[in-house]
Amino acid sequence: MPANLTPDYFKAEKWFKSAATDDERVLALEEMLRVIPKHKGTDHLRADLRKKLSKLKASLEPGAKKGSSKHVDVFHVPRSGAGQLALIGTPNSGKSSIVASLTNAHVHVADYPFTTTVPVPGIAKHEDVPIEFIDTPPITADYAAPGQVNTYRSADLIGIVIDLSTDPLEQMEICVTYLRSHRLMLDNSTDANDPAVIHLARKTFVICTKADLASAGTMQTLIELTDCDLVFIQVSINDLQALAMLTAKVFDLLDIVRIYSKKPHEPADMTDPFTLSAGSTVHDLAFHIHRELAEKLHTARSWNAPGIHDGQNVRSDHVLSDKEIIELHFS
Ligand SMILES: Nc1nc2c(ncn2[C@@H]2O[C@H](COP(=O)(O)OP(=O)(O)OP(=O)(O)O)[C@@H](O)[C@H]2O)c(=O)[nH]1
Ligand SMILES: [Mg+2]
Repeated sequence: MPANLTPDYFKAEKWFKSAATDDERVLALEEMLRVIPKHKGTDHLRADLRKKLSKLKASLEPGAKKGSSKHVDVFHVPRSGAGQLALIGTPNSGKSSIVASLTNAHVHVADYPFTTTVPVPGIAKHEDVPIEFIDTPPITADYAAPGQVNTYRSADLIGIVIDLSTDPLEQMEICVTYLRSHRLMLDNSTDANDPAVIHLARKTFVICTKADLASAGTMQTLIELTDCDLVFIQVSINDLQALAMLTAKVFDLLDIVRIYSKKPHEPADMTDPFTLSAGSTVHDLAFHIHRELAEKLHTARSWNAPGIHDGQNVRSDHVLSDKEIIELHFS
């Protein structure tokens, strides 16, 4: 029986063949298995792919190699908060200063390069939403720590930190070259239909810092000289208003909504919202709270949403908006 493989499958296979690391090969194999037509003609191929995948995964397990000691990946930062932003920048660009100013993390700030050697996470807040910022070691044109790509790969968002007071264009080129070479950067030049892009690329924006030391208009010149269609934001470490705008921009770029839950006959809990990706529905909210709740969901009532009367019944496919209050009813 013919396999009748689809263009999506061939795309994923092409990605597998061009993958640079075993982690990326795992992702590509998973994608091949996801898109492969499922019928008798592909039975053997699917079995082969599954075998290849489990072998590869086993080889990536900590301590997989004989005699090797347990390996902890310091570049993998566990997720916390409603979203994760990883910073990238050349030495001394001001990455640690941003994390020190916006979070409670203990990071080292110093007037010499290569101060930071491992990623350090900290939680910043946009209003009542906790967002994880990750300080990282610097990269240069010739060097980045070997595992650093993992920090970016698992983040939701990448922030390129540019020191506006020294060679901003050169810093920008170093960071963009690194991100593009690892297929990490989502911008107008990336093909959103490419499975490698879908799995590897992260929304990227630019944080121009040390604005207090640079001449006015430096960021604008940088925007005009660079070929990337990215959001740029200007800050300086002593400008609290600009730093608050940075956290607000990160919240925007994460594209999430916060939902306050309410029990029947009780006021809503306005202190600790659930956060879901924009476009999520009432059903997704119930599922997020607990898989079984989604199955038992009967109706819901909504407050504080555009086009809805406060207390109106909404269906499970109702799309949630930021700051909406939802009361779930189960059967
Ligand atoms: N004037 C001014 N100085 C800043 C600003 N941001 C950072 N600095 C200074 O720049 C120097 C480097 O800052 P860091 O935050 O350590 O830079 P980094 O990017 O973490 O450096 P590495 O860890 O080596 O990559 C320190 O002396 C900071 O005080 C700013 O907005 N304005
Ligand atoms: Mg640092």
